[in-house]
Amino acid sequence: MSMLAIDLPDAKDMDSLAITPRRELRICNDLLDDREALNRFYEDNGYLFFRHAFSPASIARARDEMLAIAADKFGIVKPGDATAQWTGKPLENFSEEGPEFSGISKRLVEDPSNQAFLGKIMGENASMVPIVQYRIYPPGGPVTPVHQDGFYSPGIEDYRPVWTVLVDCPRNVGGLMLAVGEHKRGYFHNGGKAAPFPIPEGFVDPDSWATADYEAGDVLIVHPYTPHAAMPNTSGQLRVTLDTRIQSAANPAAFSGRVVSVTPNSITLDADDPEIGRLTLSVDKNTYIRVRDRSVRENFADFASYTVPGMHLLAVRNGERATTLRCGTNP
Ligand SMILES: O=C(O)CCC(=O)C(=O)O
Repeated sequence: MSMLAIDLPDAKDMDSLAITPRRELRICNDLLDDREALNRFYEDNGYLFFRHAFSPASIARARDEMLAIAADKFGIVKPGDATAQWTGKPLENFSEEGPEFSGISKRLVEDPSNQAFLGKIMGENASMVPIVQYRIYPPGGPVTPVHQDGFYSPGIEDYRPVWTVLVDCPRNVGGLMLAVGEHKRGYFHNGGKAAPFPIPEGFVDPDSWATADYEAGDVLIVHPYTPHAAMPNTSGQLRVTLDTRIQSAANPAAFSGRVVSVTPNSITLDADDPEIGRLTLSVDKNTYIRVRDRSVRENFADFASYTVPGMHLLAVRNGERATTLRCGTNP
């Protein structure tokens, strides 16, 4: 199916605030040791949901690290308040990929206590994809609209998103909801509208939406084609979550690195991981290029003018070809 099969310039955009999730996510911990059943559930339903999947100590460390930034830099929580009650101060000048968060996700994912769980998800040893969004959303803060991850991230089939809860997140704190079983009909994003090509009303079954009262340490894995969105935070606390990705440790498709040189149809990068080293990848009109602003897809024709040596990028490769080149990697 084409990336932009839907072309409806006059359609009404889907409004995530109008969705009421009437279903509960099924906890999949009992499937972890049965790879076939785990894969079947994922392919049938478009998600996996694990309760208390990450070790309590590793979650507490990541929580404390994120809340220290929320307190010291943004003043939206009192120092030392592990329950993340909102101070009432608006969240300003914030980026989900801000460098102040660097390292928190890596310490969580690479903690030895979490390796067995992550290995079971991947079916082999897992390593981190160097893309993370750190969320410390106060009541009335940002609400992620309905989207399908794969639409924005070609090559995502080779890795798994890992949405992780660091402070208990009952549904009024605004966690994720997703459309169960709606990952089998391609992309619903509307090519008839400007980027980010919002999904129109009427394509996603309104009875398919499910969510949960999330607890610290829970992990949700969302299929690249599953429509999902955040719910509004109407509580008195911050929503403290991070979304990162994991991939095969032996054959990592995604890596971060610094641009050494470019030609009109190739890029050479020095990967941060010395085991990957220096690599040249071909670039073409289907490469998803967002090297200057992570929310703007660039025109391939001018690739060699706006991509410059020294840029620090995330690359996803398929063999010798770059499927994605993206800025903003501060994992
Ligand atoms: O946490 C959010 O608000 C959005 C997360 C998300 O869409 C994702 O992890 O794919």
